[in-house]
Amino acid sequence: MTKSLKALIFSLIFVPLLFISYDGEPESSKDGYKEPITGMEFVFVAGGCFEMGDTFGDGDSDERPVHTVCLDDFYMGKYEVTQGQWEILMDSNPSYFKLGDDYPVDNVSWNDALEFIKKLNQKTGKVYRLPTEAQWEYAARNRGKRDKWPGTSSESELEEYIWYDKNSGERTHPVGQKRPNNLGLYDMGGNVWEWCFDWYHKDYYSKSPKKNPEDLDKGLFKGLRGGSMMFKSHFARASARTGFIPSSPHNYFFGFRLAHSGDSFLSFAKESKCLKRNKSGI
Ligand SMILES: [Ca+2]
Ligand SMILES: [Ca+2]
Repeated sequence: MTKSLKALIFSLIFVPLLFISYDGEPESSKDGYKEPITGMEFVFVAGGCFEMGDTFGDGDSDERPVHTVCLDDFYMGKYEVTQGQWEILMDSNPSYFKLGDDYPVDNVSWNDALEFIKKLNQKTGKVYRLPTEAQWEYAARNRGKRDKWPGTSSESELEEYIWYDKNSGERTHPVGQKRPNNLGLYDMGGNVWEWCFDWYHKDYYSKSPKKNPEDLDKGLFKGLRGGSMMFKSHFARASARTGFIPSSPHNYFFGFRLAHSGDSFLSFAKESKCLKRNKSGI
């Protein structure tokens, strides 16, 4: 092979690669990423369509009718937000079970969670938010598969995946000790209930839109998912829903995890690159 041919092959293969790495997204990948200020980890969840609700026929009326929902790509917190992560941003720890940095923050209202998110978004310039109920359920069911609980459909295996009334000793546990579901998400069932972004209405599924639903119709309650260490397996099912007053007196069952859409992250990555270029005069 002549030198000029080698040079041509080199330039055809490597120059585009250099260009891609220069212009790519610095912190995101299809595998997920770590938020640098808090150390929060996120898992990429490819969008798709699924049957949302009581697909096993033994749920509650607020899980019916089962209906088709389609979601865009998003990122989901790998773990419940921990007490250590809360303290980094808020300089406080509201938890009832103050047992260590790796325990989920508990005793937070929906409004408290919003304050945390506002601070995180201010510091990072990104758009973190609570997951919608549809995002939560789709992720809990491993991209909408027919899993009854996050990780398994077999009640006999539940103790491997979930801290609930049977095995918790009536307290929370450090995040990530049980087996994750097949997407790599931990404690979606049990440990602490997780606030969702939506308002909670029992009859929402009878009028939910198909594409990226989120209940914006102001009501009394905000959605909660996944059950907790004090509740029975019925409440840890992937389709189980409940709601609570967003400004309620705090409750040691309640915590949350964060999500954000791939789009908002990617557009931010592009914007921040433009800013850097402008600052350096490029
Ligand atoms: Ca949980
Ligand atoms: Ca319910």
